[in-house]
Amino acid sequence: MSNKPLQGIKIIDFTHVQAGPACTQLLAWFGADVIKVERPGSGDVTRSQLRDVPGADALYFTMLNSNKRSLTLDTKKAEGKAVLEKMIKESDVMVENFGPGALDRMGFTWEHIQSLNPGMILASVKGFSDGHHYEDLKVYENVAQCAGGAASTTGYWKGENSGPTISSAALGDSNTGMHLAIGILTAYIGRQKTGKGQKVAVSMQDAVLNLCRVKMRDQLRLDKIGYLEEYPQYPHEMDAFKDGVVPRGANAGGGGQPGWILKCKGWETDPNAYIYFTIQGHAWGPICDALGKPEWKDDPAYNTPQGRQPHIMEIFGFIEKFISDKTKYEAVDIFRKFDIPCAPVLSMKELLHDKSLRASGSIVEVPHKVRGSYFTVGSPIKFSDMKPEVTASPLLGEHTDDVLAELGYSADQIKVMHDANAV
Ligand code: CAO
Repeated sequence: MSNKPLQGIKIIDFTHVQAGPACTQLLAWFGADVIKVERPGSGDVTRSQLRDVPGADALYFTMLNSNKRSLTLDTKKAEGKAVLEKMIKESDVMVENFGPGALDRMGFTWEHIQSLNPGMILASVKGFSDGHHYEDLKVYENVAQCAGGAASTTGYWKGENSGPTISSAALGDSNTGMHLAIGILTAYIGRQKTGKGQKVAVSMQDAVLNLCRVKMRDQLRLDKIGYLEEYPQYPHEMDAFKDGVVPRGANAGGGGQPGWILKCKGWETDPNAYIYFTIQGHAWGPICDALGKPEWKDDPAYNTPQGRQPHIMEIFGFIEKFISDKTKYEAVDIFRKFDIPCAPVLSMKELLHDKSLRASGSIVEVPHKVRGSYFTVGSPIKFSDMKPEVTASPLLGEHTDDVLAELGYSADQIKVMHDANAV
């Protein structure tokens, strides 16, 4: 077996911004030949967005397009359409995340694609699913977080900054791309059995909702019993449940084990001097030992989740006092000895320089022809027989002539295409 399992799979990467590129980058890491098709002259808009090095591709682009090749092609021109048709005939997968209807307007309807290659897998990201009453809307990250239930359930329920809140994690973009990658591989395995391709679609709303599954669980519980016992509002602020809608729970743990973000030494000046602490039911004994409170082990006001919940914030307050003279690292070093699920709140700077992340390939440095080199987030998926190697993102049109030659075009034909600005 090749040490890159997706070697041999040819992917037309007709994607831009983040949702689509995150999907195809993942497949490229694992060995697929991903050819990014970009508009001549400008390419993916992220090449020039938020630039930190004048004249060089922005990190926004380089961090989402590693291990790919770039072909410039004007698919609205006849010559460009002909090239794309040839590519469709010879590829396994086409991935796109254009606005609703853009691919059809270009002339590449699903019917046309199937007629060119019945084995083709067409994978799409849209904001909303086909037939949805919002299917015509264009969607970016935060729009999806609002439409998929993340924003209404994130943030504080009261106070000056309360209100629906956006997560900085790309729940709408990269998350949708990851779902799409699973769909593509599933369709590919399906094709090995049937010989037939199929259309795979993931809407950003659905992908966000899928990650908000436990919040839907809470809505169903709320409908049935009228309150949510693990939310910080219970039992002191029962009004929070009065309208029958899942309230925002701030930093509360989302499952059966309550948790909270606790201040550590230095929080007054360091915005990230905090840990997350979880009270796992069966770990109550070790928690009492760690805190030097053995008397809590047998106290009914403390030794069951029901006993603790009415004064859970006081318990967290006690733990906060206990760690007030300890850094977040020292606090975690104490609690880890007692098997307590916890971690320091890590800043992007700390993560970038984290030795373990560097050693595991989760943060990698990649040489780049124009930038010199750049750091990026490597594959979060680890294999025993393969270490995904991250290579530079392509320059705009870097592989145009190579790809056209591989498709069988002669040097003269390629020159004609250049002269017509079709590539
Ligand atoms: N040659 C010629 N034309 C090209 C081309 C090429 N190589 N590549 C793209 N185009 C054209 C498209 O055909 C489309 O033309 P028409 O609108 O005339 O049919 C045009 O470029 C613009 O496409 P778009 O609607 O996708 O682009 P936009 O910048 O207006 O919208 C976005 C961007 C992201 C809002 C939209 O693409 C979208 O909603 N995508 C689906 C959801 C999604 O993936 N969003 C996440 C993006 S990551 O945050």
